[in-house]
Amino acid sequence: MRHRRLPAVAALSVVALLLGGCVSGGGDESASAEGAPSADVRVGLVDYSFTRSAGALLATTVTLTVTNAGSTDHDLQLLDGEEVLGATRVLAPGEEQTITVDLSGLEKVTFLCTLPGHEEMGMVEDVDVVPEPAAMTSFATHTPQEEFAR
Ligand SMILES: [Cu+2]
Repeated sequence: MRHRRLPAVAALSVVALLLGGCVSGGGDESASAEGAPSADVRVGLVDYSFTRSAGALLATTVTLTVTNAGSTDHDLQLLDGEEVLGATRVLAPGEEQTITVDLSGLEKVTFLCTLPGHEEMGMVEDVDVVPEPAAMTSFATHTPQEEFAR
């Protein structure tokens, strides 16, 4: 399952630019999104961003139910740096695919749509990965992420 990311190397510099230039603008609001950290998360692909049923993912085997809720083709690739952890096929509008990824030991993953131009239009997002439920009681009132953000 561990293979190199497929798109051209030229795209990597774009990633670097986006991460360097845009994270302060768009990263934090998504990190504080909706639900509690979960290992069973619904992901929506829209034009041109991602929606999630949980604000963070658990650092375990995670099931992602990915639905293309947009009006054009999209896919979802999960990356740890440049390493592809999992990916859907290209989904037409309305299509859905469930993928399972192992996030053990990770603290962050990147969601990416690999269709040409979509990354540049906003379909790249860092998502926090948090430890499993043993730590969840303290997570509710005190999270490292919150502390880090303030
Ligand atoms: Cu897309």
